[in-house]
Amino acid sequence: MDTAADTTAMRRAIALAARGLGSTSPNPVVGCVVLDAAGRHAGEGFHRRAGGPHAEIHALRAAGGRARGGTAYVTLEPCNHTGRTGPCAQALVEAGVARVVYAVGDPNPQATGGADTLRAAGIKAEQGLLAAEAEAGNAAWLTSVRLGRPYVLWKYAATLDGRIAAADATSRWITSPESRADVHRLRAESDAVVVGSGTARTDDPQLGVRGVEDAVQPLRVVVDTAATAVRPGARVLDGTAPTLIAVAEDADARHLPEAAVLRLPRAATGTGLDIPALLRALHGRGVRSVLLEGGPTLAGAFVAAGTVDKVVGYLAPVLLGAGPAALADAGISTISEALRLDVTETVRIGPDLRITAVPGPA
Ligand code: AOF
Ligand code: ZN
Repeated sequence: MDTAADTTAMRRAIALAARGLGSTSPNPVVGCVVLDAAGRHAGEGFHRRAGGPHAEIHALRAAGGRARGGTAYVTLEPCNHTGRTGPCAQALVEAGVARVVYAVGDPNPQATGGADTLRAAGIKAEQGLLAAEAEAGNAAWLTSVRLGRPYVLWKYAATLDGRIAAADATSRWITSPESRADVHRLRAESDAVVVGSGTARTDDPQLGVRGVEDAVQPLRVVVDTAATAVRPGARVLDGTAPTLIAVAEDADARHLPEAAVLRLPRAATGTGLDIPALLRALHGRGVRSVLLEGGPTLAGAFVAAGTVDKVVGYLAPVLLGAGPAALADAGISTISEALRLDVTETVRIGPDLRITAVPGPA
């Protein structure tokens, strides 16, 4: 039976986990709170970076002897394996906690089984408290473990009438400085930032994180099928962060640094590269979350491939009436095929509106 104190402790653990966003990949974000036998706060911690101590270890260290007879609240089932660090289930047994409440089961086949280990040692282990919130907080990692591809967040910035540029292609600046700063936070939380050839050609973006403290620079990826958009001297080749230029297997990419070239098959239908193949290649390089930043053609290909997990739209109170739409052809030709979304959040960002939505149940 979960009490109000259980919920408060788990909510705190979820908030702690979020502090690891952007620095734990390819590992999950995890938070842990330990209450003593009398229900008083004894310790807490979160996973800071892959290879470092797990959340439970930080929290148990902080709690010391006060963990004995107490309860540990963890956002993810404690691990059962010796990987880069020891098994947390065993550490919880040794600390003498009486009960472990965790939100989400661990889908990682190497680490699973922690709850069984706890129960075998006589510890109560309960799954499911605030599971939906904990899932949402760890969406990138859980998606990548379950699907074998990175989580994809498509972000766009548009006018209220859905346009990303004027008819003459001018686009600076549709959204506010506040919205642009918010995008840098999204970049900092992502393992890779992906743009298409049109964006590379017209904007020559640098794609780095600016203005976010302690940010890990994401991998920069340009989908440049024909290898014609990224020229020597392009800002993505400035050496400040790793970069990949994804090109078709038959493209002439001799002008690009060999180490930056990622050769992929073309899409079976239509134009461009095979998006699932791109995502598999990125996953193989440790990428667990992708921020898809444009433009409309590439976003259309991702939507058509069914590989958009979340949409974040920044809408500026501006009208243009003409100019390109945020999303180009996504293989949808009639209303019954429309991709329907559930709005999960709406926030004012400066003068703009930020809308977050996820694909609804099919
Ligand atoms: C974490 N942090 O706080 C917890 C994790 O590579 P390792 O040895 O650190 O193990 C990573 C796995 O451990 C991870 O995939 C997940 O299944 C489990 N739990 N991982 O990085 C944590 N509790
Ligand atoms: Zn662990």
